[in-house]
Amino acid sequence: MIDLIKKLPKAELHLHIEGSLEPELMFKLAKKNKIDIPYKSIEEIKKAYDFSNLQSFLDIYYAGAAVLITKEDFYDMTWAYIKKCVENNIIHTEIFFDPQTHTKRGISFETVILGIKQALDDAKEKYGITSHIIMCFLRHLSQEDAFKTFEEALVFKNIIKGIGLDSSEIGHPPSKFKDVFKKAKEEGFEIVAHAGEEADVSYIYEALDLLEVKRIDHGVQAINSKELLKRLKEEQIPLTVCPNSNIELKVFNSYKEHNIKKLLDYNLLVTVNSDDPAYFKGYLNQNYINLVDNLELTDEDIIQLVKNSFKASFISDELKEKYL
Ligand code: ES4
Ligand code: ZN
Repeated sequence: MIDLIKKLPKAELHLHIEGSLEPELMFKLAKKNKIDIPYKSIEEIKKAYDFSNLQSFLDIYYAGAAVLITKEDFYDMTWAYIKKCVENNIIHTEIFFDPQTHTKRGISFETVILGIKQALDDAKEKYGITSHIIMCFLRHLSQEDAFKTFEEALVFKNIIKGIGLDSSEIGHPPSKFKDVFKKAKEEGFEIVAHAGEEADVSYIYEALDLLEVKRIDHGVQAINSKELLKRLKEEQIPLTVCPNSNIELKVFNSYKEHNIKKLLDYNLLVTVNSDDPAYFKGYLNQNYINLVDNLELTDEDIIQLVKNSFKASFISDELKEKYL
């Protein structure tokens, strides 16, 4: 089964590029850019990755992102992830980036996006890996701040496929960003949002009804509403589930308690993704492997999950037919 996982070409739909920054590169960039980080060694960084919930992770994750200064830094981080795509047989990836994490520190929007984009262009050229960029608003910041970021993004409209919503979920429901997402939709962006990671199903309903999302990122809390499950199934709204992330952030106490098999058996369009692989102990294949090690997944389940990853992607219908 591990062979099957490794050999199937896969798509990844929920990956924060800042979450692919490995401790080794973080340490190297901190030195090069003379940025103070609260760790004396790579081992110390790794030791700090012990989380109790989403917020405890985010605090460390934003501090880590502070080592990224130049366009080359963003290129190097993205290129390192592309190498992991090759190792994991990921042939299409849709990556999130959080511009506000960087613009708040005085790094220009352009530096961030052009560094990422150059690596993705090289990935297509060198390995044939296709990709899309999804820009996320940080939900712990204001809608006004999101609007400012949105205006900056419009200059790069041709290289941004979608707009998403991430960061601290509880207390920052989708409704807070209703107006900016309406504008994003009018401009033709694909819309997604993190919802139902830690917060209750009302956040998923708001993402669907107020933001009109095409996919729900995480969405595992949907299990708590029969009515919502029925709707997600009927409308075949994709859930981009991130097993390792859910375990590391204590959304579930163990892999055995993860609900992805239940969601799959209920015929929801669920996908497997790595979220922040440098922080959550492994890239995409490792997420699949942890699932088969702990849940009664069949070969057919794995094939279905991989098919779903293409079905739920934003690639053209033509390409989808080729991949499916
Ligand atoms: C995130 Cl796991 C998760 N949830 C919400 N926002 C995020 N940003 C990066 N990883
Ligand atoms: Zn995420």
